[in-house]
Amino acid sequence: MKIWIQALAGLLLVALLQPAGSAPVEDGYDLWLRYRALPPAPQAQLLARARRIVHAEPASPTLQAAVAELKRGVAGLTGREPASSAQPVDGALMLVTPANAPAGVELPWGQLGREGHVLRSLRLGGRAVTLIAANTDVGLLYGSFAWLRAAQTGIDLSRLDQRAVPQVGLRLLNHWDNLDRTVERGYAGASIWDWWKLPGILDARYKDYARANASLGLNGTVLNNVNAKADSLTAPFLAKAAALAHVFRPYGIKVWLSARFSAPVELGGLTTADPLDPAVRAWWKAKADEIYRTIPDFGGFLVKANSEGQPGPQDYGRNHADGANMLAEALAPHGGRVMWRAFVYAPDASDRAAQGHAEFQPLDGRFAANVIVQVKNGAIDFQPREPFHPLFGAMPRTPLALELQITKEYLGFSTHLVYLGPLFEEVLRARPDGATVAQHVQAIAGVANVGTDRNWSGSDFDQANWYAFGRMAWDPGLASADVAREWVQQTFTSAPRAVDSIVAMMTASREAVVDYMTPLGLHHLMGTGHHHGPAPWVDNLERADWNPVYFHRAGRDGIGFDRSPRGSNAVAQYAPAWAARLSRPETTPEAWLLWFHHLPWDYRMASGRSLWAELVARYDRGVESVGALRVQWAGLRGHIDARRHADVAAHLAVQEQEARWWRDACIAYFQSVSGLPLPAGVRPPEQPLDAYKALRFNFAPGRGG
Ligand code: GCW
Repeated sequence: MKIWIQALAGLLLVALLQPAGSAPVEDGYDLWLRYRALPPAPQAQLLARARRIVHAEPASPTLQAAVAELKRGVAGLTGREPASSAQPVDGALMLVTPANAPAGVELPWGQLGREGHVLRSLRLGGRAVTLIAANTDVGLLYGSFAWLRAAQTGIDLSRLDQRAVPQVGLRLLNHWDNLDRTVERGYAGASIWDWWKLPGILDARYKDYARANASLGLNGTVLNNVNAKADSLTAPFLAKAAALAHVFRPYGIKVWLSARFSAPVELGGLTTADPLDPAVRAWWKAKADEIYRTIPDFGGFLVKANSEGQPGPQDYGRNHADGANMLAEALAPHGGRVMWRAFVYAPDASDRAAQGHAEFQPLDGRFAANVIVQVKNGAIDFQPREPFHPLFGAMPRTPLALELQITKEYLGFSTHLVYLGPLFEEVLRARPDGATVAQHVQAIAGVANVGTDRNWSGSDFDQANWYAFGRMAWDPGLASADVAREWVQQTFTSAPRAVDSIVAMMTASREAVVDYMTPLGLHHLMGTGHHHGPAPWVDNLERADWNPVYFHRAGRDGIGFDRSPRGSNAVAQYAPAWAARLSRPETTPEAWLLWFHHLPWDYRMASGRSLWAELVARYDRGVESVGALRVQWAGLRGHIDARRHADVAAHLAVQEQEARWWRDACIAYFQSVSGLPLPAGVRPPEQPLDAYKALRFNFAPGRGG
């Protein structure tokens, strides 16, 4: 009797300790591939019918990955794992290529290419089945993830008729990961590549990383930092990269490496890395041959040259095309490519925003066919908001790649909730000329925000930026709010009111950070080196264009960088219609105003306020928006599992403090240079300017090794 009572008390205790619904504690590791919550009816009933998966035998590793994911997903969502079957029984999911497609079903094979897929529900011999159809196994893998996404986002599974084909061929992550596992601009722990233990020991994360990327359709990854060490090209490191390539291959992901331009000197003992020197060319050829012996499907090289102290062809009086073409020649016999970055700037540039275009545009048409010039979204550096880069549309005879930053170097690291979907959307849809930026590019690269943190990205909401990058790289036409919605449904909850509320928070968050950091086209006001926090006063760095004062140019007379024909004339790098528009403040979008114009403090804004009053109002609005995010999130308690709710709430509290700090420090500083009183009713900064100036952050993360 006593034992019985004890057991009962024990059970009761266990029950009390379990979180509501006894769901396992969520730590974010499963990303958007949680497959936990059973979706509401009627979706649940439809899902429950998927008890058989029909597929070709013997299955390739890629097809096995697709089937495994479907089994895992359906098992998680319904509690019952489907079995493989040869028969199209009622409710079956059928993975079909032209080789095993059922007779009499018309499918648009010719339009699907290598990676596209179709999801279609239909009746076959009286049975209701779902076809996942593609030309290749990797297409089936993408289709399987698409079906699981549809299942979790409330799409009617009994009436599926979807076709998806990627619009941009190369969709890559760029890891700025160093060989010692530090990550330049990384805010999510250490590098997930355990170089020391590779190739012998394979962390389970590598496969989960590949699943996450494949679920978005990403098809390449550059493993190491563009500030590259030559060591990554040595035989031991190639063996390590090959081990990762082996894990990623079934998931359709190719491995690429950042290459250090001076490697022939550092590794090969040559006296030069001159791209026109025959011995240098021979060295790279031999290196490429060696790489392809080790990694037969190697993607190619990413190169940062003659930028921020990296070696490059200009060290030998050659140009970027000479450098890129030499590497391209070595890779071409193997089908490899070179991504050559256009992020360059020299100490003597009169306007740093103009340098990339000035160096690269004249080389249009001079790059080899397998070179892609990789251009950041804006001409400065991943700011909260930048106008689109003037190189888009300006190099019609050169394949271009768009480089976006997923890690938030200038947007509050992984502490601030900033959903980058709207930023990505803004640049992808910008129209440099008749076509959008998305239509001008053949590749899209995102600087990764992945690390060893249990939740991968440093915070729950930062996962959404990885997700949005991948989804929008696959389909740049997707609206960022729709992408946010599907992410929330898979990651947090499918309860409609909660979903709406979280999506609203996410879409508002980007404008909020612009407001509290760099409103109205201001840029690069961040702290020296680490880029944490405000430092608009910094004016003593060695290079003019490292100083915030260089970018904002605030003084008694006004504020802003004059890039009009009266100033640096960088506007002339845009197509004529844009150049004309951007030449005059009245026709420049207000969001970019101080990027292109230096204007007096009493300049009249669209709101009717003076520029000074508008600037202060924007800073205030930014802080208020973060306050509103906190309130909205607090209202979601009970809809979100306790641990993640508390975690996000803690991050938002810090974000609000830091938004205030940004606002106060910037207003204090700009007031000190404008000499103007604060507009009536505005709260004065909490502390004197010198207190903000005195802050130091010697151990801020993300500086790399
Ligand atoms: O300005 C920057 C970052 C650097 C980065 C560089 C680049 C990898 O602050 O950390 O270096 O851009 O994109 O090359």
